[in-house]
Amino acid sequence: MSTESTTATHPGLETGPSGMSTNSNVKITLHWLDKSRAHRILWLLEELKLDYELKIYKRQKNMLAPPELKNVHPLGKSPVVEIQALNTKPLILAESGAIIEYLTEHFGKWLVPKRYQDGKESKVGAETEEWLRYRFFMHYGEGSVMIYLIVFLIVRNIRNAPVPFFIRPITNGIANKISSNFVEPNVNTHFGYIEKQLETSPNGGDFLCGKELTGADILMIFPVEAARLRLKLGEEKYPKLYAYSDKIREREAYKRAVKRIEDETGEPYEIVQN
Ligand SMILES: N[C@@H](CCC(=O)N[C@@H](CS)C(=O)NCC(=O)O)C(=O)O
Repeated sequence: MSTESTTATHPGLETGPSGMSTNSNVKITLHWLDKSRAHRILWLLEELKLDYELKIYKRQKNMLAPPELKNVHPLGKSPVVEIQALNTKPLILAESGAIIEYLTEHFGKWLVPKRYQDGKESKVGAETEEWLRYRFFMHYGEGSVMIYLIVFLIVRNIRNAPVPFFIRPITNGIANKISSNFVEPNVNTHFGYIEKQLETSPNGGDFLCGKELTGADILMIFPVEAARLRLKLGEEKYPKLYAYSDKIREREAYKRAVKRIEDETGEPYEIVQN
């Protein structure tokens, strides 16, 4: 398997990018579902300047993935990445966080912060703030924040359900209760927390773990963008979060990812169903 070439040291990071990563001996295929978390991996592959193939899947009317995705991985979800290196069995990787970790380990170590403070390798409590944040956000995105976005969607579906008019007050009542007792308070808590984390980013950085982009930003982009578009969070309340998302949208790799998908699908890109 070919590896990335990294030389320069970024503050708080193991190594920095030096020119192009190459993966000429490794074939990478991203199984990409529209309006899905696969957006993260598409962006990551562009940040890493890897060559990759895209297999495009369209959601069914009920918004589930098409059954063919189960032929790739038994869960039938996206993202899934297939890695075929020379003389090895193909790997099928599922779960965004695990995919990000695998790809950064092999092709983009600069996207993982340096773990220990100098001279304190492997000492308990000597981890850098950048790395502690990195590990936290790599779990937090799927483990905590996404739950509220999914429940928000369920509530919206209950509100829009085609029920007889005399049942509607009941379904709306249920939707309102879940929204006011569960979704709204948690959205305020979690996005308020993310806003604060951006405000206190190490060394005055603009990213979640400091001055440099990390895999954690790539993991977190999906809940951040989905919340911005779907929940209409509001820039006045979350100025740091909007500035963060704007800055990411302006990255060359991010724009390349959007263009690649627009070229392949022939449709304007939407990260989530609005
Ligand atoms: N925790 C997984 C979630 C994967 C997942 O649920 N993906 C959604 C798209 S965002 C999906 O494939 N949905 C279609 C379906 O459930 O049939 C990850 O981060 O990769």
